[in-house]
Amino acid sequence: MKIPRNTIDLHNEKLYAAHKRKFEFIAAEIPQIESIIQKLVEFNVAIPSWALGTGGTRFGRFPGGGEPRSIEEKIDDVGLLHALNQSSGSISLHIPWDIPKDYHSIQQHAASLGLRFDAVNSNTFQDQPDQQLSYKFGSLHNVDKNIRKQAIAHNIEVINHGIALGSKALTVWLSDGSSFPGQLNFRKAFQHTLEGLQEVYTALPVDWKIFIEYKAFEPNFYSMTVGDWGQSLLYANKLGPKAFTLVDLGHHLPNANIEQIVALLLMEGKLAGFHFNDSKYGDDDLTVGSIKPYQLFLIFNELVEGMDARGLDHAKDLGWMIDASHNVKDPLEDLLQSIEAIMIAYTQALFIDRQKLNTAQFSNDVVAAQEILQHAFRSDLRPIVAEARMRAGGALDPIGYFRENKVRQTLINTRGSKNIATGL
Ligand SMILES: [Mn+2]
Repeated sequence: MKIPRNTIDLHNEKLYAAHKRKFEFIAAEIPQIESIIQKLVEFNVAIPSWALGTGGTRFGRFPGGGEPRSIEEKIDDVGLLHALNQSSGSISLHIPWDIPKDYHSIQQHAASLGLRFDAVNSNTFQDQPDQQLSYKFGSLHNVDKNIRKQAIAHNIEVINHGIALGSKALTVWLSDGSSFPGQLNFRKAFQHTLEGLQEVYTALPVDWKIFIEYKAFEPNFYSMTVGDWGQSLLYANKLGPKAFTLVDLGHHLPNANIEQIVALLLMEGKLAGFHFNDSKYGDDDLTVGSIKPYQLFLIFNELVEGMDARGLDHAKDLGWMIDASHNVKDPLEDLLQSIEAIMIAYTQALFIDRQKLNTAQFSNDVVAAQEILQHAFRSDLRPIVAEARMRAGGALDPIGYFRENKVRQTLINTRGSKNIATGL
């Protein structure tokens, strides 16, 4: 299904008077309001192809109905999100869960919905039915050269799918590690992984990047071969200028200072971008901003400060993507919530008075520094996000639209109530 433009206009007309009051109230105290709105209009977050169905648990999946049955329907779903919020203009495919067959028609279909293809993701953390050798004991770090070769070949195959679709980056997340002391020679595991990544790196087109994602634990519980940002940065530095470290918010040990990690990676020119989600305990893959919105804001504070210090284009120079998956919410409503949380945190970070903050930091005025940050965090900037969305052609209240217009029921009517989308 496609959302008719005039239904969004009707929805906005109903809400406009109340919105206008709230927007004008907050806009009056922000001299740089137009520049903030412009940045919000340009900012987009990629939707992963595996987040469009229910999932995110190893214990069972409970489909809610109307899940996409094909890659085309997944693109349709991202098109729905983008029509409503104008901030979900790209899709990140996971290979082999979503292998395109007819590249041309897939690309045209995406373009007709205003979408492009973001980073492609490889998968060497599962065995596929037609696969010759098993990744039970790891992929790129494996002691068996033939298994390493198979994993390298898979990553190169994923690059080739991406080239055909117009992607510009490969994301590599390795589940490789060990679950028991003594299982692994750490140094050899690192060397094998580096050699494998070097071969993959050589296969990258000139204008491509490789994102190396790290994770502290799970599925391995004693060591992970790319376990933290230090290890990822080691690989990225050894590989070369096209290699970057990807930060997934859920891939840290509890209480890690992610905003500091981000600041230093940006300083080194090695931050690839983000996999956004939220968590209370580990890699919970919860809705962005649902548990720790202040942390999300502090991360965006460092992102904006660091990107501006390096003269980066906020919208284009880093990769922004959601990586989450749930059982208990409508996946599309959940993604709308996640994007909204990201846009709010970004707006709050743009709203921070940088000059005042610099002065406070320079004079060791700790109280003032906290006041400046918390003033931004505690101000209700949601009307600014809504204004930017409306100006870009989206809905003032995307979830409200989704419910009033019974979008999920329409999807169930055409797709059925029992299908389960490929993914986690
Ligand atoms: Mn991730």
